[in-house]
Amino acid sequence: MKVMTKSPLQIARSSYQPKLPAALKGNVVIKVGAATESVADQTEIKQLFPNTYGMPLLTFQTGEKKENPAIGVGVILSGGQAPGGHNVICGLFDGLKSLNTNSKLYGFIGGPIGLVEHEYIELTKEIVDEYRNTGGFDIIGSGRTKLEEEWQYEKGAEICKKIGINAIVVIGGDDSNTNACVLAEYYSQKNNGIQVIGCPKTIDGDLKNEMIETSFGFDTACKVYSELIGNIQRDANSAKKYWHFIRLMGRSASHITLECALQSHPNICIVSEEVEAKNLTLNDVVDDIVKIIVIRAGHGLNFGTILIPEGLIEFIPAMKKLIEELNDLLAHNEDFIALNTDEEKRQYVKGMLSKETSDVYRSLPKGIARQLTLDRDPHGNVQVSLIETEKLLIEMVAKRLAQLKAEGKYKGKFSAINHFFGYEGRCAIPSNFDADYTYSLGYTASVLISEGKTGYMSSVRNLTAPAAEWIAGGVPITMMMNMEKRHGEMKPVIQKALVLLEGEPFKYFAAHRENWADEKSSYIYPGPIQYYGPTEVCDQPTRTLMLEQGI
Ligand code: FBP
Repeated sequence: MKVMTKSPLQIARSSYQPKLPAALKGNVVIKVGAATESVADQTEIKQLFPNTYGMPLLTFQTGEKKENPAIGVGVILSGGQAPGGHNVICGLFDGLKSLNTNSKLYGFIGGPIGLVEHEYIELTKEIVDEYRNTGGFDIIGSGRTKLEEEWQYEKGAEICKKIGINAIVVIGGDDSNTNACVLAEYYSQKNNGIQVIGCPKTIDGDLKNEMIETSFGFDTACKVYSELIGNIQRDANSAKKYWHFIRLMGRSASHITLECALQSHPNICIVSEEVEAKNLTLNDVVDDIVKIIVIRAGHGLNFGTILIPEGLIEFIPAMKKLIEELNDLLAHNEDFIALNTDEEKRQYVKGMLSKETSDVYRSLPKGIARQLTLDRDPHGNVQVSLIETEKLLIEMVAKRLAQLKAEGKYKGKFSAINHFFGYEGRCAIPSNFDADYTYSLGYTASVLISEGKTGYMSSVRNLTAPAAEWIAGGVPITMMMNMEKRHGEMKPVIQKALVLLEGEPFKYFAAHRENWADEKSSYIYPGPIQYYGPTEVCDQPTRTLMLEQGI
């Protein structure tokens, strides 16, 4: 038998031609829209970004052919992997070549650090073709280095000058695009001719606004997790003996968890933003779960599914306060770093926190408390993917049920299994939606560059319509910014989009969750992503996007 080096699906996907908006198929002209302002803190943001603040919105239309000079472009993949990253690069490559076949694309290796350390490769047709419609970021790798110091910007400019790079494309989430904006402003101030363009990436779905309807990767990742949740629900409904506590990735916002709930109808789904709005404590969250477990047990149903957002812990007001204090306390804290044992660290932290937060810290199981003091990522965020909230909840729920049993108020059986879905979806083969969307974003970036723009993010909108009707253009990154506390200091950052409790996706969920919790099984089994077949099976965007757009 012939040795297999690629799966049949890999082979088939390599020849899939992503769909483009009609405006990008021919010669493109730019329609300049209204001037913009930042979503908040306008005075501070304007002061920090004098060259890139207030720029107009841009949309593309078909127009006259024109000559485009050959240019050099460098691309960076930044932050966590998200399905479709390779297709952004493919779209960028094809777009640049369609404008001038002599243009060159370089990839910086390992994320933003590649720009600073001058690690790069030229991305040729042979290389790019190998990665068409594939998942992962392995074409050039990714990283989370934060670009925030002048010497880093200067090192970047040095390599751009040396190999003839006119523009840098940063493919990343809110923090990485904040980096991109700062870099764009710095290069504009220096007037060194290097443009910077961002692309909205993150499975978390929290980089979105009026002009960025969704970040890429959210669609595929949610479909992968929903398939797994559906499979678990079939198992739960067959074996009828386990409660499955499923934590889902999404550092902060609960978009992934909510979307998976909309796709699979679990018995319980926690939405962090609601927990915060209702000012719930951890015990309140546990009581809400227990209530449903007891009701189902009363109907002889000692099984079910619970979706838990990764970021939950940061949205419980008392925990949020604790994390904020820990962030300030641990930022650049040499004394803490010098301590050797977990116990020493625990004692140190307990002694430094305010009375109120110290009590919360002490009330947590030691393992969870320790997880809260682990290293922050380079952007100052707690690494919530390392905090095992699902296990914490199982422990607390089991304790509460045991109490109720002792009081004669619960007669069921409680056996729980924990799951964490995150890495299973981050590098999946992009769905048709993500394959098309990312290719269009990359292609859009090539046009923004050829038009001399900087400090813009690629924007492709009208995403619930067929791809030909998508609207491509650019949105100034400063428009998305506000001031937030990071590492103990106020910094300009892109505002995260959290789940809106008055938004249609949450409202739909809230209107149906009681039925999903109840005895009649409402489970939905989404099955695996389909790449070939009828469009209503293969090309559907997320439920979130459809509900947001009134479909
Ligand atoms: P980005 O915001 O960089 O896209 O990353 C998203 C994410 O997948 C989160 O959902 C998760 O908390 C985090 O990355 C985990 O990152 P890492 O694997 O680097 O710890």
